[in-house]
Amino acid sequence: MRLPRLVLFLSALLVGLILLATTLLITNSQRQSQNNVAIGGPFRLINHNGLEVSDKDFLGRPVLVFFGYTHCPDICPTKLLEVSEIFRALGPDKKINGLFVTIDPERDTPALLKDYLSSFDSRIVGLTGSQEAILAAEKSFRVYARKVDTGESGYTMDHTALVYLMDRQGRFINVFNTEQDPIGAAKALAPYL
Ligand SMILES: [Cu+2]
Repeated sequence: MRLPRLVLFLSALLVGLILLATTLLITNSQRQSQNNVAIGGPFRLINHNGLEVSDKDFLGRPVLVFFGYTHCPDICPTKLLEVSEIFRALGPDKKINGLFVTIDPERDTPALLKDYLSSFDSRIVGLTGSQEAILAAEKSFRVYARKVDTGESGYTMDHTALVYLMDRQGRFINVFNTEQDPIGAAKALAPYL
């Protein structure tokens, strides 16, 4: 009568171990997918000086990437101002870039981007390109953008207003809060310089 009890105990132990192993495996894969969230990737776009650039041109420094458009009534100018103030708090000598990728390539020509961005920190680069290239960039950053007709041939854009911090190797680190105090934000960016 002792043997069945031992078998029962060993089976229970085995089940327990399998459960533990499964839990550890699931937790681990969740942690991995959190670290390797597929945000960002290769792109080939046109900068505000009309030159073709790629993601490779921004390696070796941290980059804040955000999407918007020059006709944006409030969110984009606010983000650009916040990023400019953070860059100013970091200091003029710091190697860092902001990438303002237009979601409205139809209207945002390099010349218009250049003119618009002249009011902000010079380390913010405007990017535009073909509709296809912009759509590909939106997709790789998981950005939502949609045209909203306002009548009389006008339109605005609904869009994701997140700012993505990419490290010197071009890897996504996190969504960066630009609404915080610029000095605090600059401190948070310093380890990535
Ligand atoms: Cu906007």
